[in-house]
Amino acid sequence: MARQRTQVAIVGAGPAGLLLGHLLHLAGVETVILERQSRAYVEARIRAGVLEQGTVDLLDEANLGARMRREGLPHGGFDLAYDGVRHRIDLAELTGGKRVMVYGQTELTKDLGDARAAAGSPTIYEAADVSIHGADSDAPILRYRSGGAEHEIACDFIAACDGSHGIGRRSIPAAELKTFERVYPFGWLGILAEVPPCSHELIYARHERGFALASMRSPARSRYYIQCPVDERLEDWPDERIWAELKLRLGPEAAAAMTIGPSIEKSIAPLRSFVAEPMRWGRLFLAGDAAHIVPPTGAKGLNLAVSDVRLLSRACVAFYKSGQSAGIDGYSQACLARVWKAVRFSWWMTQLMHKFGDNESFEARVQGAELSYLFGSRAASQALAENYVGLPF
Ligand code: RFL
Ligand code: PHB
Repeated sequence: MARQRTQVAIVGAGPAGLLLGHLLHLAGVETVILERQSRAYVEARIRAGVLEQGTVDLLDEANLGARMRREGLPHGGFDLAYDGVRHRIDLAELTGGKRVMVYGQTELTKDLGDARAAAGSPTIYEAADVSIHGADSDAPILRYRSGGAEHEIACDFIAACDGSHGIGRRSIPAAELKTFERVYPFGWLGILAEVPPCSHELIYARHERGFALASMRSPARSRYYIQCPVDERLEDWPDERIWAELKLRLGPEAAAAMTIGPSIEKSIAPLRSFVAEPMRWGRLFLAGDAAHIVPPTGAKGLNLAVSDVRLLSRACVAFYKSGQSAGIDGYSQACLARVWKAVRFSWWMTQLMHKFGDNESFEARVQGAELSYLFGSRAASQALAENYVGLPF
């Protein structure tokens, strides 16, 4: 068996794992990343699109912001559509100048992968059967298979950045973890197309036929979503049916401005909220989707992964530089305080914008009242805007 040693071993080369590796590298802490998939596969996954102000600032500070600044689209607002009315939430005005950045997760993951390759830090792609041993001891170990051989990495800490289906969380004894979950009775059908967006800002629509979202990746590439039953079959949604549904749900103004074209990606994602507590067990830390999932309605998932690894990198750096373990001991509690606020916001925005059964129900009327309140109240709009641009890191 080939043996190796590092300071922090990271499982998962998604945005959480790669950013953690980069922040630790900047502070002179050694890492090895183990990733189950190939680099090409990881970089092709179409997911998040909206970065909070705090995420953008952190990427800038870590010298990762150059391409995002050139190609990303800063947005100072978005529209809510309901009952034939489009109402702009002026993020910048309501939050004292804060904005979000529309920059695809695929692009960010490429930037992070390039930075890691340039730093010469090791990432083992296509690592099979990764397993965690001795996380509750002072000498944790990771084992994996690569190129037909068994390997072992001894380390000081393990960061499980391996997403919601990874092995990190499952390596913690069930009796040590509390989990909280809400499953929503629908999914999002997403479509990516090489056509200009129908609006220069995002539109979130609550329509009697269900939720729709108009988003984008660039001035030439659109990303749209519609609420659909979670067991829907993609074969039942040819492109024409999706475009027709989007036009209805987003309303006549968006429909008139919509350019349609062939989809280059189409997928259905289920919606759920999930939190595992605590986010640390001995020398094993959970970060990003490995610890928590939010429905995409508030655009928070990737941003939470970023705020987790910011705290985790600081905790590890303090440990190595000055032997202080306060950051490590306080990691879980500090993360969870922010995580639960984003979980609450994502749940709230999901409740507000989706069709839950009958449009003539008590709940639907309350939903209508809340949207109408939001459209008319600066205080309500400000609470939405403050959460959307991101609570303090
Ligand atoms: P990831 O990106 O899932 O990366 C985990 C990595 O771990 C690897 N892995 C393993 N490696 C080794 N051994 C194992 N046993 C392993 N098991 C797994 C995986 O291959 C993978 O490479 O988690 P990470 O880094 O925590 O990042 C989280 C984000 O990806 C996620 O929160 C966002 O994509 C969520 N999300 C959004 N977030 C936002 O902030 N803004 C958005 O606008 C937004 N939109 C979205 C979204 C997620 C969506 N889907 C598909 C769920 C829109 C959608 C449709
Ligand atoms: C996206 O562009 O993929 C996107 C934007 C906003 C969201 C979710 C996803 O709330």
